[in-house]
Amino acid sequence: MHKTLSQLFLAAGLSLCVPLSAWAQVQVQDPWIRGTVPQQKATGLFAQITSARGGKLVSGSSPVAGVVEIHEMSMDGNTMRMRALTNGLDLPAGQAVMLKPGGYHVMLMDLKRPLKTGETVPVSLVIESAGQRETVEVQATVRALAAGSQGASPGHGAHHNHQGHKMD
Ligand SMILES: [Cu+2]
Repeated sequence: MHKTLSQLFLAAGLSLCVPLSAWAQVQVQDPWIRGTVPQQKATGLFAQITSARGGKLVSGSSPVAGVVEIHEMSMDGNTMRMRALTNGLDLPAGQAVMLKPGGYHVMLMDLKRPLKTGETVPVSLVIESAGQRETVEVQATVRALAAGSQGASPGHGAHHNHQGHKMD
């Protein structure tokens, strides 16, 4: 855990505008973004977020996306549904919250360009804790569709994902 935090620190370029308290308070581990095909306008960011004091993930931003929202995906019968968590995603104190395919995710929408596997994308996540807002800068790695996320082949999975976003 400590190793990962210091790696993030280095990966984020030790941005001076990030208050050190944000790093002590919030850990974002293994941030990644699902890669996109050229026409695709939306994708998800996934990570494991731990807030030491407890708080909420309330918003985000990234230079590659026009709009960033916090979403939840869940099964409704046989249909995968997605909704925006307008009040944010709860981060219980000291508990790692998983953002993963088929569940919570940070939705990057109105993408300005395709995101290629292997590239690194900066994303700012805003976490509210005890009335204070802290911005955590993460460098997310773009990956191909996660193996086993929905039991689909990469091509079908990406297509499904795209349709899901359009439903929103
Ligand atoms: Cu979404």
